Amino acid sequence: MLSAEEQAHIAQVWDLIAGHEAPFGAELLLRLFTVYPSTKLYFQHLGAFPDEVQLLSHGQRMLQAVGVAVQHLDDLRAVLRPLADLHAHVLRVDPANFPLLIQCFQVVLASHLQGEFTVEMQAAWDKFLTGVAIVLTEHQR
Ligand code: ZNH
Repeated sequence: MLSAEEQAHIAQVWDLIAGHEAPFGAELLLRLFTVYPSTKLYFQHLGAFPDEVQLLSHGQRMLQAVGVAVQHLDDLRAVLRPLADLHAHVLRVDPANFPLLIQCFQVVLASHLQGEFTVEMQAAWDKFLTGVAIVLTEHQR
């Protein structure tokens, strides 16, 4: 459960991303694939070196889903259900990958917001993204 302050931090940061899902998502994926190359295993259909168009397109889809989650903080499980089924049963993404993505997500936020990315914002985003990851991986048993 997120407090009112945490929800406000999430909304405040999301306002900066909204409308720019594709470039933020592409940067996130580029960091993920570069810093944690094992994550590329799940994206082999994109080839050894995914190009900018592929990064933008998948990054946009991923961040749009995050945006939907931001609008439904009280209802993550219901709103992410189809994505949870996809990641668990179709894509079979190892849950160990989610903390790697969360790590990269926070670096993307920090590099854009710099000093404006307060410790409270980071804490709120870590909690929120961990909540999303729990929902996306909980069918995997
Ligand atoms: Zn994921 C897909 C989201 C994580 C891998 N994804 C996807 C999509 C989305 C997402 C929205 C699309 C769907 C459709 O199309 O229907 N993810 C997401 C989110 C997250 C994630 C929100 C967290 C936060 N993923 C992830 C991880 C991984 C992944 C961690 C690994 C590493 N995904 C993936 C894949 C796919 C996806 C592989 C498929 C792709 C294609 O199709 O191309």
